[in-house]
Amino acid sequence: MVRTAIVTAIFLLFSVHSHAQPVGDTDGDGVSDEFDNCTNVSNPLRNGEQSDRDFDGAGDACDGDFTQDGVTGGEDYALFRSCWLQQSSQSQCCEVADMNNDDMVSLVDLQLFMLQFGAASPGPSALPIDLNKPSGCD
Ligand SMILES: [Ca+2]
Ligand SMILES: [Ca+2]
Ligand SMILES: [Ca+2]
Ligand SMILES: [Ca+2]
Repeated sequence: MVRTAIVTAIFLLFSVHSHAQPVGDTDGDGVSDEFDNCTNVSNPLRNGEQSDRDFDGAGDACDGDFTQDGVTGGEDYALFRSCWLQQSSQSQCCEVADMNNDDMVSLVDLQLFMLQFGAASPGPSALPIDLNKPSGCD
């Protein structure tokens, strides 16, 4: 009980502190830049976390590199097309192509993908990006 009270007190102190010093949230999605796995794309928390289905550190919303080779390019586009208007749950590859996580690879995903197209790295993300994680597409 005492420990719980102390933890609560520390938590409250921390909350007050973070309100006193606003933390940057460039994309306004409610996740501060220092933790945001897509600092420039709005990808709010769902079920307490930001989706990153290939676990490489870049959130789905800013990760058009489905092949994990570091660039968002022609191969990724070919995979994207193969998933076009498919339910993302049908394959692991189409899950990463569903960049806004609505279980369908459609126009919103294309817009997010085009923002990434040509980029030399997924992100930017506050987390370290690890391209050695298999995506299910590579
Ligand atoms: Ca974000
Ligand atoms: Ca990712
Ligand atoms: Ca790629
Ligand atoms: Ca989608």
